[in-house]
Amino acid sequence: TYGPASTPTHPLATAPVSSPAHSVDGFVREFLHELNTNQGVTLSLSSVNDQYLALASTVKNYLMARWLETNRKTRDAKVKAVGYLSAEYLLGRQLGNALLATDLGEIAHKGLELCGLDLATLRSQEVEPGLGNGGLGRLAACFIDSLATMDVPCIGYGIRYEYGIFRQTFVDGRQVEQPDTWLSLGSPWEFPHPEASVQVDFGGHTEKYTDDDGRERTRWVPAWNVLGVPYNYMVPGYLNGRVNTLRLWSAQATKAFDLGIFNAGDYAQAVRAQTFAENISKVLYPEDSTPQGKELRLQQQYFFVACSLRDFINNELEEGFDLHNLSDRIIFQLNDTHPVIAVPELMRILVDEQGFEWDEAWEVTKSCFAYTCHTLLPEALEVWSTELLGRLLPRHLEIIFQINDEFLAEVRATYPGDEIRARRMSMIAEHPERGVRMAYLATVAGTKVNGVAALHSQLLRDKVLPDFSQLWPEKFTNVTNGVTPRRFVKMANPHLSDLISDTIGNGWVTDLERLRELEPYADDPEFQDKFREIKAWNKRRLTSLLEARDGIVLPDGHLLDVMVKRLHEYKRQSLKLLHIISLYEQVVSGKIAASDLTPRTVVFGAKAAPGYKMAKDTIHLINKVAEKVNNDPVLEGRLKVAFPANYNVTLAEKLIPAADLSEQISLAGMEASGTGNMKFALNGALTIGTDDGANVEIRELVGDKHFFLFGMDEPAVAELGAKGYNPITYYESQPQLRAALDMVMNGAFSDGDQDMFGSVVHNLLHQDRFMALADFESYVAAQAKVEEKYADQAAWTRSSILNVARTGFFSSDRSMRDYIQRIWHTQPMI
Ligand code: CR1
Repeated sequence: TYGPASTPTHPLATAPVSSPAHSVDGFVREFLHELNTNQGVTLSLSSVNDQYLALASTVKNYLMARWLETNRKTRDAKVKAVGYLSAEYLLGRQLGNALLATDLGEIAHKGLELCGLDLATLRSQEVEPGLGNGGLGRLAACFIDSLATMDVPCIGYGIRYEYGIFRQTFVDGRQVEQPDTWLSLGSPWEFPHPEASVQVDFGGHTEKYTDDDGRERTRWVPAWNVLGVPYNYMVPGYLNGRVNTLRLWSAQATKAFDLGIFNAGDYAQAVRAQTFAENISKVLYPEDSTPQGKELRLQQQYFFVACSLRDFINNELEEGFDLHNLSDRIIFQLNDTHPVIAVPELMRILVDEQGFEWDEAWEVTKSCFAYTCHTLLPEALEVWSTELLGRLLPRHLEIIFQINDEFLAEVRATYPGDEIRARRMSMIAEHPERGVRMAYLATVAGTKVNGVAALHSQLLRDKVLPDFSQLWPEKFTNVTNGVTPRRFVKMANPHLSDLISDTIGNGWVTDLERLRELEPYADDPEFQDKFREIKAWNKRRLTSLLEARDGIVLPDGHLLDVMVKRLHEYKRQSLKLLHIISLYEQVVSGKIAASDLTPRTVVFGAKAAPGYKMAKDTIHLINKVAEKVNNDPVLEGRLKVAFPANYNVTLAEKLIPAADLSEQISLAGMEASGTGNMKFALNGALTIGTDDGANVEIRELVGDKHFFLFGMDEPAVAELGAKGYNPITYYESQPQLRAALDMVMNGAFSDGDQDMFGSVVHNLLHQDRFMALADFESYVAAQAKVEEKYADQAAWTRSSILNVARTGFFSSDRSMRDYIQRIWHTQPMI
């Protein structure tokens, strides 16, 4: 249904759009034109929002010709593309990235100045699309940036949540969630295509019938449906002219409302169907690393993959394409288990709609998917109850049962007599209720299964999916995560970027390993001075931002110690907090003088899932500790705690370049990878961290001397767990730890109220699932080493430069190369 019915005859109809001139004059003309014609205002009467929207349109116009050309080229070439299926994309603001990708930054700055406007002000008008929770969603955003930059055809598929991750506020130190109204002032980066909507069915039952060829077939008779409306977003490559597409789906009712009921006067009832349908893409589930087994969540998952498969098959492939060859044209990457329902959906399309034999459909399906696992926490692996799945997607449940039957037959043939193994490997769990283990389904269906850092992939093979890795060792691989150097170095740290480019040229932006060429400068005092000045500038920039944004005043000259990530027990914000409390307690009790403290400001940024009580209590405690510590004169201002609310990508871009110390302190074996750790190192922060996730690889690359390692490693954790872990023994044997915990228990941070943080302390003393107390002593010792090193600024700066020089491996461009070589076997377009 695309394009005109007959061949157009007007010459302009087939001529490609061309980009506006890349000049200040051209820019001003274009900008004012957009302001007048799109916003319907003159410059003198325009609001900042008008100006921002007009600027966004102007930049979009520059990208438009490239986008259209990319689409044409890709269609004509009929090459294999990547279909990245992800329930989350944590994009961050779009304008800055688009300016960078088009090299329009300087021109826009000058052009706006001629109009009496300030680019930075317009940029800060943008509300970031927070369509993700944390690392998993941000990773997806980095990956699509890299693919565009590397000229690899990719369509990102996901959900256009009307409300993204909640806006966090603090009331009396407690987290209060506000809806994220990111669309309310207009959304200039999206292109809705209601005419290309897709119908998605739900519910009902299945029935058998005999087709015209006398074959026994099954059909699904659904009970209700919704429409998926695609919204396209540009994904510009860096200065290479490629613009890929991110296609997010929005749910709409198939029938707007019932006019009969409306006319009869029951207005609420008349629009019920519409409200019900639109709920599907209404809001992002604010869970990170732990799934929500809710019906609406399953609806979201099926909704977006059904739309995406349908869209790819109907609109991206040429008419008459033989679906037996589907894997010549697409590899669908499953970003965790959220999109795994796509596997039975493709089977259903091929068998029920296209008339494939089961076996040929399974061959095609198996070659079209690959699965990335992002976790190790057992409770984070999704299991959908068969009751719910059967009610919502009855045909898909039947298909899953059949896939499982055939898989188990293969297991029994390989391991005759080993019924226990067959039961262990079944996709259907029997306890606590009957449910489908989505990770097993993904593993069986995927051509490849990968973890996200070397340690994680090893643990995935050995501990999470050992039976599967034994059966199919070649299926398992690792791709260590990466981050885009465009957003997180070039854009976020402009002065460092200039220094690097002045020193080694600007090739590093798309070839990050070239940062190695900085190594010889680590000892150069002049380079060190410049490097330190840039860090100081980044700190001043952060200081002004936090003052304006949160009323937080950061002191001068402090070591800036930063822990930003979702609030989760396994990440151990409480360990960081115990360190702070311990420093404070030692001064209060006179064990050390305030003047002995290294002046230090600890910055936290963390959202807690709204239903996660322990996480919310920890946020409350951090805020209460901050209040006390920041106002107690006994510390002489040498220890500060800042907790700006609503940590997001926009704040990260200012925080990370300012940090001296990066806190990566999860219990070993729990953090699959981490990607914040990479961003900090690339911006010259030193890491204090456990031997976990990608920390392992960061330390290997930067060297032990430039990384503060502490704590048990994963085998030690496993051993302690097996022996029986008893946190109270650490409390009893370590006076410093005891004093810190007593301080909380005695109400020092709750105006004498001994109950307020009882649950947090009780949990640490009697359960401490993530062994914070066991690692406390080692952590404190490592922090002492941090202070010692920080006292020698030349040594610190040297290590800091070496962190930048040696972490080029963590570019998401490298991750994409690994996926291409080990998993996708796609080709960049030339
Ligand atoms: C992991 O917790 C990892 C990201 C991206 C997270 C984190 O360690 O860096 O994925 N997992 O791979 C997650 O969000 C749903 O699981």
